[in-house]
Amino acid sequence: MAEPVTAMASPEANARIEYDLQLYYWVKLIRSFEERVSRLHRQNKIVGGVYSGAGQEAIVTGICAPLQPGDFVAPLHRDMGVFLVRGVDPGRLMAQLMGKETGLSRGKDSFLHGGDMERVIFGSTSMLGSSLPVAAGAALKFQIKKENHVAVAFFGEGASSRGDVHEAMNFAGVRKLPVIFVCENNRYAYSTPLEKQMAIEDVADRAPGYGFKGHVVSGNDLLAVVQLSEKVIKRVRDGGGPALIECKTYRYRGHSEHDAALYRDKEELLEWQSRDPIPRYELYLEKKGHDIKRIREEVDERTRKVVQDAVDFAEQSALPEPQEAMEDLYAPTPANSSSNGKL
Ligand SMILES: Cc1ncc(C[n+]2csc(CCOP(=O)(O)OP(=O)(O)O)c2C)c(N)n1
Repeated sequence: MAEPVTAMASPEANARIEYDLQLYYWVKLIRSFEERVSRLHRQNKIVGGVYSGAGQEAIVTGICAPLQPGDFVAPLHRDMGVFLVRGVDPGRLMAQLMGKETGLSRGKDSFLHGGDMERVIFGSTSMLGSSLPVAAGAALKFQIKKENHVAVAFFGEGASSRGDVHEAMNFAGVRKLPVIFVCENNRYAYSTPLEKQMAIEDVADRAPGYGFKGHVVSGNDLLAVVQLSEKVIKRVRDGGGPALIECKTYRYRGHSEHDAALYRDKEELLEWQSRDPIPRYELYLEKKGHDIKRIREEVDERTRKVVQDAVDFAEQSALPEPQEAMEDLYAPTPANSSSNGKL
């Protein structure tokens, strides 16, 4: 049996224990936040589509946890968790989902295209795969300005069949850019199954063709994802050039809330649910000597409150005024600009 976790451990060991528990908090918060968003969508309280990442929480958590402030992240339409792990206030995120004035884009958009430049989160675009060249561009800026940052771009295996993805990876490989491409391979692109999407087994196999390394990891194993991402992010930050991480996973819900996913086999869903990332990580914590029953109760209580507070904040927030529709559309003109705002 594992030694019980004690407060007598070294400062490094204590920091690691805290980090392990923080990872657990994040996967639980993302699951509970997204479950609530799915319910709110059925109550017609959400603006636009909802693309749940339930089942894929370990990927966004494990990839984003080792990032530093100022690193660039381009999430996928399914990645509400990126916002939570990068420190976006859950209330503002919920307000964004409800199209409220207090949301990230002040009610001008749904979740889908919302970003947060304060935390260097680039809002996803409707064109699948098109944020990868943007991430490569951000990485080029880091390289030129000698800024010690990395860019991360999430994408699905469906998007991996798009030309933009090839161009971004090729350019990143040629310039040895500090960018990490993260494929969330959940086996379906809307209703298209993997075998009708690509002729090879692993998206990661494409990386050597661009001159860098591709890694495959179970996206349902939080510990494995975080251990790999820590290593890869460090190597990329230290100038080792780009990397591709492919996370094998499964989405529990339909492509979006309006999709009942009837194209999938019930047995397949059940098999993947038995590989759920949360109990798997709980087992790890338990083996490390944590009292998982107590921790689960505490974290459930905490996340329930955070999510409820977020819903209350968003519901009590106002919708934007019509005249605000024309605000914030362009970057402000610098006061000392010689063009004085004229083209
Ligand atoms: C270029 C392009 N083609 C098609 C679509 C319609 N579409 C939106 S999401 C989606 C499935 C995407 O699958 P994948 O990239 O694997 O990501 P997942 O949704 O599975 O997370 C499709 C086909 C789109 N938005 N953009």
